[in-house]
Amino acid sequence: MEKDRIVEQIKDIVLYKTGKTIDEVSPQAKYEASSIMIMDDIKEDWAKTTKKNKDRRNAYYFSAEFLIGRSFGNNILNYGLNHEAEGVAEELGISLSALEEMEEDPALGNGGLGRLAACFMESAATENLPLQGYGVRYSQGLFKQYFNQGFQMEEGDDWTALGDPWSLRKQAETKIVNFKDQKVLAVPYDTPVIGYRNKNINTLRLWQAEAINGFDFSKFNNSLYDDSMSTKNRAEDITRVLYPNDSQKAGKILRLKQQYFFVSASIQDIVSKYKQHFPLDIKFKDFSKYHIFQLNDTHPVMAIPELMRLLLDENFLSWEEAWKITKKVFAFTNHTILQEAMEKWSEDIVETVNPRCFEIIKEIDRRFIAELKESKYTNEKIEELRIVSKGTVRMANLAIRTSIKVNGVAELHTEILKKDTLKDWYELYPSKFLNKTNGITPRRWLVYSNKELSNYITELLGSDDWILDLSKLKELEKYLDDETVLKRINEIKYNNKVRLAKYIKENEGVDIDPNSIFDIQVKRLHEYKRQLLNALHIVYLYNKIKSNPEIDIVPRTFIFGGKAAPGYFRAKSIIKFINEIAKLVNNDPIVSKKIKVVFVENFRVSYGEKIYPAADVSEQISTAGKEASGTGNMKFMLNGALTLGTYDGANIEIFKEAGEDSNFVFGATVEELKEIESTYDPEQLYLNDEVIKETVDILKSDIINDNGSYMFLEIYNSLIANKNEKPDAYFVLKDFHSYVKAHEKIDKEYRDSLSWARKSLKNIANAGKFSSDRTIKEYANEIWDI
Ligand code: F55
Repeated sequence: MEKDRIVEQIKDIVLYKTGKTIDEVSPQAKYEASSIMIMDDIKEDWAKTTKKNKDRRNAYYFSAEFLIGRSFGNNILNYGLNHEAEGVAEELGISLSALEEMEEDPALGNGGLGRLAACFMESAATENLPLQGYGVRYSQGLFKQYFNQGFQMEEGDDWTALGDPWSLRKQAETKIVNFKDQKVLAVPYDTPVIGYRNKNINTLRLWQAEAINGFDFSKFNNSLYDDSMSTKNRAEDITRVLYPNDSQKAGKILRLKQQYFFVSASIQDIVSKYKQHFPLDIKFKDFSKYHIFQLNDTHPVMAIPELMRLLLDENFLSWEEAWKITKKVFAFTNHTILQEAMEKWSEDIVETVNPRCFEIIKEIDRRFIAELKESKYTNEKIEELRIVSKGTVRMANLAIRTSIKVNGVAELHTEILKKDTLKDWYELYPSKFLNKTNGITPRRWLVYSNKELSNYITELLGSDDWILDLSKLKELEKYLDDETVLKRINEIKYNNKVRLAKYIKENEGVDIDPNSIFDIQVKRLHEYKRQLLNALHIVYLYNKIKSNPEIDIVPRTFIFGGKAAPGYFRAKSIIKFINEIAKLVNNDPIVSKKIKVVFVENFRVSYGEKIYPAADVSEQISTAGKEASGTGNMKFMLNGALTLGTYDGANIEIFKEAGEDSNFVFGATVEELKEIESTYDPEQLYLNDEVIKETVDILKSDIINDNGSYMFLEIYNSLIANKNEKPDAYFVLKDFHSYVKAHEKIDKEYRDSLSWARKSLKNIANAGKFSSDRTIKEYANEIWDI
């Protein structure tokens, strides 16, 4: 029997690894052995896939972040071991969920951008597309978050402390990366990306920096111990830690070194494999037939000069020959229009990282300018388009100049790029621009994390082939008026809420009621995402209940999760503010009967897997025009939450697919904001509006306490009385009443539970578009030609 075979194999691994029998070892050891068993099981399929892809054109996803989350449960599902899993775990003397909880989340990404890369890898494997991932194996992932008196605290994330069963160190394929001031080893670690039930297994290759001569014994023997360690440390520093900024460029030399490190190793790897495979093509004439590199934002853009460098200096091509190839093999995805996130490196930093690449960038720029002058471009326009200007290297410009295609990540976002942010580029290269609306993998975000709903969908549709073709969910619409189905939808949601409530009780120590509306906002903290608007609405409700304790509202639980970049003071202030509101609300004997607030600690992929299935309301409330796409919005939708959202990013496409009447749309549009931008005066709004004034004034009151940090006064000033920057730059007060109204509508509509379930089902049925299978096939067909 399959089960017995697996159990025996795991016991064998336990004995080999620990010298003990299964009943003597820790849950951690059982988890590790079970993972190794899976790695062993898949090895032939993995090798076969690698071999098959060798002869084909491949796409390479270059990304500084792959936020893959836990592998164990997902690999069991995708490899088709899930029917045995419970039984196997039982034989090992542990529950499957306890085994799963042994795994640390590899948090090798900040948020949406990194998670998108992970979803794409999974979808490509599932769609049999030859897509390889290339990135960085950070020793420390994104910091772990906890709260002390409501303040965010950070601690290191040593995610491999107990080992990493999901990667193989490929020592023999080590590369050397040259910086101006040091040389280091790049050691690859390969992780399998298992397609769903198709035996197709792609590879995610992450590079780790190590010293060339690990340890200088002569110095050590001379008792220069510190000295002997320093070369080693300086090398390892390069991949020591993921920069925790998700919307702010770091501007640090080490950050550019990380970027150059992984793209140099990756390009070397790919070029050397090409030469092995086609030893006769010394001019690389067919290189562009076999390779296409997708640049995930500007972080990997140094791959461009690096490929040029390898072709020119190490393979002796002429500039023209090298450039012709380079111009064919890159494509670029933009993920933001926020100016502060656009990577610009000062010339001296680029020069210090790699002088030759800097020279090449300048030459690319020089030739580009000459071309533009030839085409009678004005100096003003040329200045906009330049790659090197005013002492800085603009990475986006380098990417767009070189790439065959440039894409935004949602329809609105791409339109804004074309009409606004990258206007001049669009004029120059209109055919380069296209949209690729983001997606999420339904395996992790529904089949794995919401088994009950997933099984029910299969039951209703009479087959599980929707898992590989999410557009099939549309057939669920035939049940929109089926009371039995609607009741079952509500029951499943309720069960997921009970599960989450239990988890929150255990982990946050807060009691929440599964009969209340679960209204959830989980995402990185940022002013443009407007967690503050959500918080102020809670204050508004608090005041309302205080002045009328008998008020008839449906009990609501407001759940928050997300990390603030450690250096982003105002984002941290907003966390503290929400935690203070939570304390105030939850400790009030009357108010807490109607509303509860909880900010969960350390939101991460594995927390998301428990949260998305339990949401009634999905908060997607960014200032119109600011959220490129959003992907959490899709996870909520697929799990049957109704979206409370602005006309922003992919929300617009969600409303279009599922209908506005199945969701709650509010707030000013991009056009409306553009209109009022120059005259917007939040102080007048505040002074003339009793409700807004009373709500915002809590920031200056002693009802809540910022422990002398002045954080709350600073938030207040940011809205009303900002001296240095535009007050209320994200239009929180502008959208406040519209938001309150939308919430009132939620309160009203939730009372009709069948009608709510109908809307929930409408959302599920129309979530098909947001499968990353759809997205990745579009990349494959319209950009990569694989
Ligand atoms: C990380 C590092 C830097 Cl230096 C800059 C940005 C980031 C980052 O994490 N960005 C990010 O997550 N962007 C998000 O990308 C998602 C996927 O496309 C979008 O859905 C989301 O709107 C966008 O903010």
